[in-house]
Amino acid sequence: TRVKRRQDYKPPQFLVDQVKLKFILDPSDTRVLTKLNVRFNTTAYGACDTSNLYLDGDSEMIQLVPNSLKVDGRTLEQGKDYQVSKTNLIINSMDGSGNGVLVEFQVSLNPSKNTALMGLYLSKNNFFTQCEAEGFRRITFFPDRPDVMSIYEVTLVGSRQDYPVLLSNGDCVESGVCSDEKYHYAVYRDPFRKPSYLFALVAGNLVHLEDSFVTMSGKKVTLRIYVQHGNLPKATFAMECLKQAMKWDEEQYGREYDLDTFNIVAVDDFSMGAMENKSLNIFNSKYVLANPETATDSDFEAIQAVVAHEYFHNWTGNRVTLRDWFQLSLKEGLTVFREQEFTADMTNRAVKRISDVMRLRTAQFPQDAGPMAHPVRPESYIEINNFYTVTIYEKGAEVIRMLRNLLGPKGFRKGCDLYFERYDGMAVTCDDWLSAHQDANPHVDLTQFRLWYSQAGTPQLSASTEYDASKSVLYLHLEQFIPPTPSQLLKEPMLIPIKVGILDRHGNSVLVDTGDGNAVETKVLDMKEFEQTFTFYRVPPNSVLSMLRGFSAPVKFSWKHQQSLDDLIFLMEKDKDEFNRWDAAQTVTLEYILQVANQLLDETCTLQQVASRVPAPSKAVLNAFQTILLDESLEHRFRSTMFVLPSELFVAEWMKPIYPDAVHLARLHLKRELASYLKRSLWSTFRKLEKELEGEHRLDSESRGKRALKNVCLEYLCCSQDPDALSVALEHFRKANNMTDALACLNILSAYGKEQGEVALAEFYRKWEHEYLVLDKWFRVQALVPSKDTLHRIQTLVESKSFDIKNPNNVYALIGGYALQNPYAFHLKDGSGYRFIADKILELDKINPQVAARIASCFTVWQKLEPNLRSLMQKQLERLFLRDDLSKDVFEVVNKSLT
Ligand code: HT7
Ligand code: ZN
Repeated sequence: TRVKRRQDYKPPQFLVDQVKLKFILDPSDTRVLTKLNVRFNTTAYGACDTSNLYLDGDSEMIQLVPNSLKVDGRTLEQGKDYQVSKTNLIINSMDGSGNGVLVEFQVSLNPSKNTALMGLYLSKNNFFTQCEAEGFRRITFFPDRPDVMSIYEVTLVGSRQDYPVLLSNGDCVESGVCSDEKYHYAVYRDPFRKPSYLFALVAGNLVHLEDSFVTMSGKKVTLRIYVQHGNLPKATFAMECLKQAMKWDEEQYGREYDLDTFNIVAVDDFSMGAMENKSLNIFNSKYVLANPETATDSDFEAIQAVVAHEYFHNWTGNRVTLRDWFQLSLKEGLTVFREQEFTADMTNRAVKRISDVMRLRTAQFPQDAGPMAHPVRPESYIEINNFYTVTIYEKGAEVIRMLRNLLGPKGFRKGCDLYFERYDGMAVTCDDWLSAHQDANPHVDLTQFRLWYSQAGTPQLSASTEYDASKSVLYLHLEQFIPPTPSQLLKEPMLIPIKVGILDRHGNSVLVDTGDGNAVETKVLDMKEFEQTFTFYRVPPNSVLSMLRGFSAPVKFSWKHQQSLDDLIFLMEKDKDEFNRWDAAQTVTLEYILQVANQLLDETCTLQQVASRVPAPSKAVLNAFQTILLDESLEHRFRSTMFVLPSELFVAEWMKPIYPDAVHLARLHLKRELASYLKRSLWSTFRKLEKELEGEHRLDSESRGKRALKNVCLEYLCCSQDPDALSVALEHFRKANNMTDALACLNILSAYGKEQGEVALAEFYRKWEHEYLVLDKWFRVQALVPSKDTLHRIQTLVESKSFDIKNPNNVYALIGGYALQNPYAFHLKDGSGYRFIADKILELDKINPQVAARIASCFTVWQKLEPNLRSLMQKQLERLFLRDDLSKDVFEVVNKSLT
């Protein structure tokens, strides 16, 4: 299998100025008439006599119609003038002078057989496309790379009855009924040059919601959201989000929308979240459709984030695009950062930051420490679809965040303005992005900062302090270590921006004075060396440092000599930085869970036995949680977040080797201890909030926060399987008038209540059997049941009539939920969980390799597991490796995992 390398980049030999496509749509035999205005790239290669033209094309998906290939009107002969291979159409001896040549041909394809959902496919009898990253070559032959940018004109022809809606990128310039009146057509022209990955079409029987937005220069844009019949009322929230995002991008970045229409189309069968095709965004329906009965508060928040993300791509990705796929983070990291800031502005900044960091720590840190670790700008790949990762997206966003911290908001905005001005309409690189910022901010040297793009691995930052009481000076000694990662053994020191604050013993801020004449409450220290000491002046005795405020860099931070529990509790209660209050609580609980887990290791014991064997959590810690629970001055949402204990996946990151059962028991033990100590306060808070939330359901952020805290209380109350609490949960489940409460109760009941769980699951199914997106929640709840019997449940569910293995949402909810998010149920001592998942990966690989590879990533942890589990997982990886029919996608994950 061929590895693609960043250093092998060469500009395209031929450019395509104009693309004309005519689709004659048919579920099993769609015809694509293709006309390309091609010209030799003399700018890059100079002129020559002739050169062969290579067009990408997946011959398993598309067939060239015999005798249809013409160059400048002359019909070419196969074998003599051109060849078709599995992956290319090669046309010999094309004009190399740089003059335009017209290449015409026709291909036929069968969308009904396209289960990979890449290229042109069917979902519920409607046509959709997905072209990023390399799906366009499954539609027609083309130089399918992002640095070939063209003007597209697209004609769609289809049955009027079956496909009343015909959409493509840009504006509809003509439409009408064909001579055979059963058919109609529409012609779309997109005035912006774009790479093939941004091409899209949709044809189907859909309805739409319409609204408009007036841009800052006074242009009226028509906004439409297309959905299946019956779903229109569920699209109103997404429409509001779209308008918020359009306004925010104008205010924050000066970026205006550039066409007359902006369309969003929802589809149930989609491999990822959504796709930013120029003016025709296609969305996984779960990121569009919502009402309070069917969607949770988290679903609403996710919709807000994804709608904004895709909209923001219009500038960061579409107007300025990528030179090659190694630069993927140039658009994704930046767009995630923009989306994070937008969401922070629309909701609660601290809570948003906490949830982003949770994701980074539970998903990205393990990736950075595993066999699939790669830099934010990867050096090589086998299958680009495997690189839509938390490293490219979330770590990429952290890199942008650090850059903004380094330049300050004004300097960053100047850099962005220059970037858009200089590179509009071009396909560029991460280096171009940095050079725009460097040129806009000549006083800052970004040379060392570039390492964030090239070095993989999470830097480990350790600290110690020394205090000179006679001078009131505090010395902070810092060391950084960047662990070796695949093919990168030695690392250079990174530029790590560390935001620090100082608190005196009463919790008052002490100005951070590093002797530069600028004493402030929070200061950013630029750590540049492997070892570095910072000096703080005028520090009162017994002051406490608040490190990495707001998580100013994506590093693993620790104190050389463990921080005292007193200091941590102090920070939890007093830090001015809410993120660090949460982080102190995470450290306190993480340390306790690890201590218990390390005591249990391989022992099989009940929770009662655990409680009798390990030291109880300190009263001071329990009291600190009590104080937070009852502190009415804190927002509900923040209080609820404080009670989310570090996840099992995150705790496992700190255990060597990992004993998943011990982690699970230790975490649950702490939860029960907290629950028992706080029982009265949990009940009173629960009852109070229940009362306050009575009446009509409200979606505002205050009510959402109240629901979150109320449901956290209920979860703690139920985690010891207290029958009274469980019956309250069942009652609450039955009378819930919104999905947030119903689902929270369903999760609680299925995790902690045996019969009540089964009853609630059955009732939920009966009620929502016909709501596809709600049924997905029902699958996920069951996938997440923390029980050794969960495997049997999953095995039954995958065979049920409601589960469709061809639908990625179903797969991610049930199979992904189990293999990637439920370690206690997945890591079975006889290896049956691993065997089942390996079987499913093989089945899925024939259907949708991209989804199969994502599920296969559950095996990348094997080398970190305790010996028995390690060898059982290795066996399944080897079993997969021995297959000679694996897709590139799964092969890459398996191969890297084993090396
Ligand atoms: N840019 C989009 C990527 C995407 C995708 C990639 C591979 C296969 C299917 C896909 N669907 C969407 C998503 C985003 O906005 O980041
Ligand atoms: Zn994106």
